[in-house]
Amino acid sequence: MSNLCTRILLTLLVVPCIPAALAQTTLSEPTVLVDIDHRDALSLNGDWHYIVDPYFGGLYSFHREIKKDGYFMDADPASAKAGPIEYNFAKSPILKVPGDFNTQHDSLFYYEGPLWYERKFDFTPKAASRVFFHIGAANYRAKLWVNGQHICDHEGGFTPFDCEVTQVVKPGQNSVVINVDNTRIADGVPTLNTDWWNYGGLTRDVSILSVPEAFVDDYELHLDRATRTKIEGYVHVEHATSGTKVHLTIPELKVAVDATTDAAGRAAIALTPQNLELWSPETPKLYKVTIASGSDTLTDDMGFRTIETRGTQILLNGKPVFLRGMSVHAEAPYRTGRANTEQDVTTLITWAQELGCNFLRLAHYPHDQRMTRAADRMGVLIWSEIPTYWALHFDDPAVLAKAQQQLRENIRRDRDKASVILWSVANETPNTPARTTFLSTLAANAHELDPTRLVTAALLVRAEGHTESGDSHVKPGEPNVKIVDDPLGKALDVIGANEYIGWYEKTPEDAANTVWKIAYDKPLIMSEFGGDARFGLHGSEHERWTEEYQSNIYRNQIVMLNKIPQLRGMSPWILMDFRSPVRVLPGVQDNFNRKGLISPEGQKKQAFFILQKAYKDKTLGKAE
Ligand code: GCB
Repeated sequence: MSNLCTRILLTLLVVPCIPAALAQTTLSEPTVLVDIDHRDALSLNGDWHYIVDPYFGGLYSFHREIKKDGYFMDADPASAKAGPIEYNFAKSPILKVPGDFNTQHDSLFYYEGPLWYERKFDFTPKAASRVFFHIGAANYRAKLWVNGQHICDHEGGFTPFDCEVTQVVKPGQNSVVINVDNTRIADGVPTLNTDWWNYGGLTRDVSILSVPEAFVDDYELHLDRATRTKIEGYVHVEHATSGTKVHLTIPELKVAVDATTDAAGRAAIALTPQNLELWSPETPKLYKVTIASGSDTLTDDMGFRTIETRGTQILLNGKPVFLRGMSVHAEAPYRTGRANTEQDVTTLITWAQELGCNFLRLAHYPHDQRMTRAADRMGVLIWSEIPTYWALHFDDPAVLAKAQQQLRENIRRDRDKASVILWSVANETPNTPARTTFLSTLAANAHELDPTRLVTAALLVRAEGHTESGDSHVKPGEPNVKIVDDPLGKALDVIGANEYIGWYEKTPEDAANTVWKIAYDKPLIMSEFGGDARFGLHGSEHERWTEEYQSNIYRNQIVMLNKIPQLRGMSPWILMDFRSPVRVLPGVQDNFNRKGLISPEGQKKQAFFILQKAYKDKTLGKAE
C-alpha cells in the first residue's frame, strides 16, 4: 500500500490514495498533483472530436448494461468484424478544449447531458516513470478511458484531478476518450438549482505528464504566525522510502535546506531567511521556490504572509486590513462561457483593481487556477469557495463526502497561493440542524487541512421577528432590523452575510436606516448586496433595472455599512453580469443576472463609479 493510502486510514481528509502500480482492471482513484502548471507536461488542449449522447448509448446497451464495445473503444468503423460500428470519432465535429461546450455550438447552448470527447496523441513515456492524465476541471461528472481501458471517474465540476495511466499508455499513438456529463442531479454539489449557467464539458486544461517513480506529489509551506520570519511546512514524496532526501531552495533569499522523509514520506521543512519581503496586495512579492527529491524537481512561485483574526479584526502580516472586495463569477468577459484564459482572468482582476479592490470573492466554486495565480502576481486577496450552494441534501452522508472531496481538491490545488486567505464552506444555506452539522464538519475539515488560513461562509440574514430560514426578508411596515445569528457562525473564523436591502426587500433608502445585530464577536464581511441594472437603461433612481436605481442601492448601502462597527470587508454582487437560466425578463435580463457593475461587453455602469470613489477615497470601512 502506498504512503498516501496509509494516510487515508489515519484520516478521511487526505487526498485519495494512488496505488503504487495501477492494476489494469481496477479504476484508479483520482488524486491532485500540486503545482501541476509548473510541471513539464504534454498539453492536450486544442481540437477534440465529440459526440452528443443524450441517451448515453455510447456506454449502455439497450437493456441498460455497460457495453463492452462502447464509444470508449474508439474503434474505426472500417475494422468492424462482428457487426456494425455505429459511431466514428474521426468524422465527428470538433470542440475546443479547454472550453465549455454550450458556447461553442448553437445546438449545444441548452444541452445538459453526456457528451463524448476523443482525440489521439503521441506520447513516449520516460523510462522508470509514472504517467498521469491531468484534467483541470470537467463539469460535472467525467469518465476517462485511455486506449480502451477505463481509467478513472470523477465527480465535481470545478476542481482538478489526475489519474494514473502508467500501465495503459504506450509509446507512439494513443487514444483518449472522456465522457463528460453535466446533467444536474439532486444529490450533487451543487444540487439541481443554481443562479448560474451549467456550462458543461472539459472547461479547463487537459494534459499528460511523466513523473519519476518517487516524486513530489504534495507540499505545504507557510509563514509562521508567531514569528513572521520562519517558513515552515512539509514536502511529501510519493512512493519514497523512509530517509529519502528533499532539497529546498529559495535562491533570491540565498536559503537552502535539506530534509529527509519519515515513514509516511513527509519531510518537515523549517527555514528562517534574512530579509524576507512579505506578500501583500501592495507588494505582491513572489519567490521562486525549488523542491528537489531524487530525480524530481519542481519550481513554484510563492509569496509568504500571515492571515489571522484578533477579536473582530482581520490581520494580514499582523496588521488590521479592510477587505475592499467584489464578488466575481468565472464568466469570461467579452465572450461569455467559462473564464479560462490568462486574458480572461487578467481582465477581471484589472477591472477589480480599477474599482479600488484589494479582495475578490471567487463565487461560487473554485475558478481556473490561472485566477489564483494571477491574484498572487497582481496582489488581490482571495475568498475561495466550493459549490455547497443553497439547499443541498444535507442529510445525505454521500453528499457530505462529495463536498469534502471538492474542499480537499480545492485546498490541495491552491494552498501554495499567498492570495488565498479564506476558504468558504457554503453560500446561503437553510438554517436546519442537518445543515449545521454538515457545514460545521466541512469547516472543521478546512481547519484541519489548512490551519494557516481562515474559514468562512456566506450566511443568510434573519429579519427581526422571523425565525424560519428562507424567510429572511423584512416585510413592509416591519422595523429595519437585521440579525446575524446563524448557528453555523460558531464554526467560522469570519462571518459572511448576504443581504439585498433595496432589491429583494424594502427600498434602497431603507438600507441607510437598517440596524444590524450580530451575535458573533468575529469579523464580518458583507459577502453580497446589490441589484440588477441593464447597462444603458436610464430612469429615475426609483425605477428598477436602471443604472440610477442600482446606484441608489450602492449609495445607501455605503451609509449603512459604515455604521456596522465590526465590518471588515465586503464583496458586493457582482463585478460583471453573468449568464443564468433563471433570469428570463425579456429586454432586461435575457438570461443574464444583471447585478454586475460591468456588462459582459465591458461597459461600466454608474454604480461602478460610486463604489470606486468610496474605495479609492477610503471612506468605506475600517480595519480596526
Ligand atoms: C444570492 C446568491 C447569488 C445570486 C444572487 C442574486 O444571494 O448567493 O448566487 O446570484 O443572490 O442575484 O439573487
